[in-house]
Parts: sequence; C-alpha cells; structure tokens
Amino acid sequence: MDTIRVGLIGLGSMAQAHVRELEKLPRFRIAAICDVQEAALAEWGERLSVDRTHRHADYRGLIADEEVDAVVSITPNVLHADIMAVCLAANKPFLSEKPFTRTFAEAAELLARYDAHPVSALIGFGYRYTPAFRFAREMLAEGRIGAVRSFSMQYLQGWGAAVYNVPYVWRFDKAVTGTGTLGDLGAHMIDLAHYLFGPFEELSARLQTLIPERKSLSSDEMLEVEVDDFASFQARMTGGAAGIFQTSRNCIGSGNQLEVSIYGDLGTLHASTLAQEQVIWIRLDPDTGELSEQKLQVPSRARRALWEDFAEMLSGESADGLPDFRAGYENQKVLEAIVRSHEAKRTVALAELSAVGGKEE
Ligand code: NAI
Ligand code: SOE
Repeated sequence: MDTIRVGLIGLGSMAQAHVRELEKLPRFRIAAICDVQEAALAEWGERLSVDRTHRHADYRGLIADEEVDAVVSITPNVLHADIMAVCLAANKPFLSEKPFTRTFAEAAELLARYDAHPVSALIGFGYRYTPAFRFAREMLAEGRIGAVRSFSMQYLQGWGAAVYNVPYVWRFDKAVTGTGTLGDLGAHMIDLAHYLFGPFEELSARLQTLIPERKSLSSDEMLEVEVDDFASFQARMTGGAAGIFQTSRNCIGSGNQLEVSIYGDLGTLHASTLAQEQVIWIRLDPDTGELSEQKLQVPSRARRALWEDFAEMLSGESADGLPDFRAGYENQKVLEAIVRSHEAKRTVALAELSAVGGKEE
C-alpha cells in the first residue's frame, strides 16, 4: 500500500495536532473529513483540498467511503465506542482518541466485537511517544536504577481552576465525557504506567469534584458537575512496584504537566512533558555508595511518532512492539475500578475485580 488515505472524524482542537502530524508523513493523505458543524467541514475541506463528495456530516458515510483506507476518530468521548464498532464492522483500521470509551460496559462490548473481528487499531495515548518517557523506559530496561520499587506520577493542568470561570463544556458533562479528569488525564497516566511498568495488579482510588457547579454555555444557569476534577489512586503493579497517581485540572500554573519520578534500588529517574528532551538520572555507585546526578539528553532513537506505529500497522510492515488495542481495554478496566471504588466509597482490588467480576472490598 503506497499512499494511506485517511478519513478524519471530528475537526475540533485535537484535529489540529493530528493534521500537523499527518502532514509530516508523506505516506498519509487526508482523503475524507467528517463533522456535524458545516462551517468546520467547509473550512477544513478547503484547507485540506478534500473533494466535496468526501466531506461527510455522518461518520458512517466516512467510514464506508471507498476513498478511506483508515479512520482517525477525534470526537468527544460519547461517540468513541460507536465509531470504533462501525469501523470494526466495516473492517477499517482506526486510530481512536483516548479515553478508550466512557464506561466499562462500552469497553467490554467493544472488546467482544473486536475479538470477533479484529482489525489494526490504536488508541491515541500519544504521551508514550514523549522522548523523555521512551528514554526512561529504555533506561529501566538497561537496569540503570536497578529494580523499581516505587514511582509517583502526576498529570496537572490549570484551566479548570475557579478563577477562570470555565463554563460547562463537554468535558464536565457526564453523558458526553463519562468520567472527568480521570478519563481525560488519568487515562494517559494509566497508559504511561502500563508502558513503563507493565500491568496493574491492585488499586485503590478516590475521585472528587472540587468545583461542584459551572455556568451553562447557553444561559446564566449554574449546572451541577457530576464528574471528577480531581482523582488520586494508588496501585501495586504486577512487577511489585508501588505507584502513587494524582491528576487535577485546577492546578494554577500547570500547563500540560505530566511527569513521573521512578525510585529503584540503585537510583532515581525523573521525566516530564515540561522537559521532553531530557531525563534526570540520580545514580548510586554500588561500590562506593557515591551519589551523582546527571541531566541526560534523550538520544534521537527515542523519538517516534504515534503515526509511525499507525502506518506500520496499516502496511503490516512491522508488527513487533506495536501498542495494541488491548492497551485501551486495560485502561478501561483500571478506570472502571476507580469509578466503582468512588461510587462504592470503598477501595477495590483490581485483581479481584477482574477475577471475580466485580467483588469489592
Ligand atoms: P473538540 O470539542 O475541540 O472537537 C470535537 C469535534 O467533534 C468538534 O468539531 C465537533 O463538532 C465534532 N463532532 C461532534 N459530534 C460529532 C459527530 N457526531 N460526527 C462528527 N464530528 C462530531 O474536542 P477535542 O478537544 O478535539 O477532543 C476530541 C477527542 O480527542 C476527545 O476524545 C479527547 O479526549 C481527545 N483528545 C486527545 C488528546 C491527546 O493528547 N491524545 C488531546 C486532546 C483531545
Ligand atoms: C484536556 O485539556 C486535554 O486536551 C486532554 O483531553 C488531552 O488528552 C491532553 O493531551 C491535553 O489536555
């Protein structure tokens, strides 16, 4: 397959990033677009020179479009599951944006469809491609800090802080988003933890809505926010490492701050989206007991775009090491455990949850 013809569903803010990345890869061509907003269709159709016959208002039409080899879904969360289901039925490979789905039930149903009719698929957990995180993973594999005993991870943003009076956008609407900060930002942390440390074994969590009301977009009415804007959870990974996680969208001064500190027998690593090209390595010399600290520049081999995996999946050129669809499902299991622990106001052991179908302590 020489040129890969892509159809984009959802032409909002994240679509900008997808188009920017796609335009860097000569093998991709945006052949079709879809949005419910006519103005977005017209603007993007002109900008991307997409023929009018391939500008769709209904995503089913785009997925069925003969001009589309692969689908990229960038809609609000409420549509993720159905768009993926339609892609599976149409045997169209896809990249669907995170979070995988809004709820565990949607995820379980989708997995059943996938198992019956798998296609190449990727969930948009792009931060595993941050050079600093890829290099940190390489350093862990090389044993640079010895056995990992614990880590702390946080994903902080500030845009939701009360002072900014952000209205009730879809990221606060449970029917559209599913969960709040947990699925929006916590899902990235869960995927990054999978990427760095492997699967989760046990989990306990709490969710909180720090700002309980937000102003309607269309009137002065104040609407109750039913989803979290703060989530914290602690976990034991199957490899034994203990992990602490926190995420909030109300941390003033935090732009897009995803970071991890990893503590091993022979040292510590710090990696952050705030310094994407470096990893701080604190090393203990096992012979002398001497501590040293280095700011390592990430080597070029650690730079890989999510799109390169997607292109490989579509062309079938190299399947080894590609993140697969199930990464999304694992994330959903963890998200579900967190939400259920919150609703039950108790903790839940993920291992038991998955083993016995929902036992809660
Ligand atoms: P947005 O609200 O800016 O854009 C959503 C677009 O989808 C809008 O243009 C809207 O008109 C369109 N849309 C709504 N219903 C539709 C339908 N039935 N058919 C076709 N188009 C429809 O949202 P944003 O911020 O771009 O987020 C979109 C998705 O991308 C979300 O799931 C979000 O979680 C994810 N995202 C992922 C990021 C990442 O780092 N991987 C970063 C930002 C967003
Ligand atoms: C929220 O503000 C958001 O756009 C998330 O939805 C994205 O997943 C994250 O990458 C950036 O912040």
